Amino acid sequence: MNSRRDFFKTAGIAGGAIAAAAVSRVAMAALPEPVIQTQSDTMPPLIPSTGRPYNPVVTLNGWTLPWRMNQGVKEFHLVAEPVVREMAPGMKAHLWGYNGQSPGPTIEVVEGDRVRIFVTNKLPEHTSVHWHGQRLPNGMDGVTGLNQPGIHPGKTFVYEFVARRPGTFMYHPHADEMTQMAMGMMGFWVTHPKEKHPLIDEVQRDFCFLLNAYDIDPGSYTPKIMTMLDFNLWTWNSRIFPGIDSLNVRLNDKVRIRFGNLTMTNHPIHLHGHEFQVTGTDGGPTPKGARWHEVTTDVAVGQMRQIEFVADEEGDWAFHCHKSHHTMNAMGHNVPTMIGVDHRGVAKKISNLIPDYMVMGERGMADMGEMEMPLPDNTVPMMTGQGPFGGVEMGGMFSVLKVRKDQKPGNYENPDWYKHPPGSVAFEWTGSMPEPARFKAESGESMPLATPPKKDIEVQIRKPSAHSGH
Ligand SMILES: [Cu+2]
Repeated sequence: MNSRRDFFKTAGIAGGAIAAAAVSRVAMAALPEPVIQTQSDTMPPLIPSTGRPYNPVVTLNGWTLPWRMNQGVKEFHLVAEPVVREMAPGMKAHLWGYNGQSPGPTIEVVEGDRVRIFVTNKLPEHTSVHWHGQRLPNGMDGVTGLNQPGIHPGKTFVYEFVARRPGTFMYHPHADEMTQMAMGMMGFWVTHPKEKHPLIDEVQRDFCFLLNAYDIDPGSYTPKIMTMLDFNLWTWNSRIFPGIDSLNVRLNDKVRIRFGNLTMTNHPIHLHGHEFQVTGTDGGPTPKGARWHEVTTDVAVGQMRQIEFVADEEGDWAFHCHKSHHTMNAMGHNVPTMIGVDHRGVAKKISNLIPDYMVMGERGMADMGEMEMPLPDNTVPMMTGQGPFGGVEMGGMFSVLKVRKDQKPGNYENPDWYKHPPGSVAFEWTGSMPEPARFKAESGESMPLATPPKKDIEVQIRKPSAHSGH
C-alpha cells in the first residue's frame, strides 16, 4: 500500500486543526489525501486504529480504504479513474475503477457511524456513486439527474450519511451505467454491528468479493462496453482463475463469505465439502428461522449474499460458480461439438497449409487445458491451472477454500497443497472388469407417436452462436 503512512501523517494535522460544527464546509476545508493501491494482491485485514472497534473483513485480491476521523465523522476519499488491473498472471485489462484498482477499495464502517465520502472524478465523463442497500437521505442516493447532478470530470462531490443498519452492501456509479459498470466501476461496503447482534454471529474469518464480468477479445486490453449478455470473462473482483486467491482458514474456524453480483446474469455459487447457511442479504441479516443448509446459493443480478459455515473438514475444497461456462476463460464460442468425429486426415491436410492449425475437442474439451496452442499476447488459456494431481482445467469464477489444522489464527497466507492421509485419495482400479448387466425393460414412452418415424433420426449438435444469451 503505497501511501498509507503519508495519509495518516497528514490526517492527524488536518483533522485536529479546525474547530467547527461537524458538517460545516470549514471543517471539510482539507480533503483527506486519497490512498492508492496498484497491486492485485489480497491485502491483510485493516485493523481499525480509530473509531469504534470491529472485526475486519478480507477482500479477495483487494483491500480496505483507510479513513480519517474528523470531529467524529469518518472521512474517506474515493477517486474514480482509469486503472490497469491484472486479471491473472499474463493478462492485464484497461479498466475504470477507484483509487488505482477495479473493484475499488472496500469501505468498512460501524453501525451508527457518520460517514463522509469525497468522490473525485478523474474519468473523461461525468459519474456519481450510488450506495447500494443503504438507508440514507434521498439526496445522497447518487442517481444522476434524479438525486444530484453528475460529478463532471475534475470535480469532487461530498456524500454524507449515517450508516444506519449493519450488513453487506456495495457501491457503484448511477451514471452511464452500462459503460461504467462494464469498465469495472464498483466496490464492496460492509457495515459492522456496533454491539453484539442477535442475528450476526462472531466469525474467525470474514471474506468478501464482487462478481463481475467483462468482454475483452483475446489479445486486446479494453472491455467492449456495448456487450449486453455475451461476456467472455467471468470474474471475482476483476480476477479470473487461476488469478483468484484461495480462501485460507484454520480448521474449525467459523467462516463468513460475502458476495454481491454486478454482472448481467445469475451465478449459482457452490462450495465443496461443507454445508453453509445464507445468513444475510443486502436487505440485512436473515431471521434464524428462515435459514437452511445448502451447498449452492444462486445470486441474482444486483443481489448480495453472505454465507456462513464451520470449516470442519480439512482439505482443498473447490469454491466456484456452478455454470460451467463461467469457470472458463475467453475463447471463441463458435466451436462445433466434435466429440466422436475422427478428423485426423483432414487436420493433416489443413496443417500443410496452416502450420499452427489444431483440431479441437474430438475427445471432449479437456485437451484444451494442456494444449500448447499459440495464444495472442495478453490472454489466459480457456481452461488452465495446475493442482497437485495435474491440470485443474478451470478458468473464470473458481477458487479454493483451504482448510488446515496448522493455519495460525488470523494468518491468511496461502498454505501448500493439502497432504491427504494415506489411503484417502480416489485411486485407479486395476482388477478385472465384470460384463455390464442390463435391465430388461429400459425406458418407455407415455404415448406412442401418431405416425411412427420411418428411420432413426440423427441429431447434429452445435454450440450456440455468439449472439445467444447466457
Ligand atoms: Cu456464474
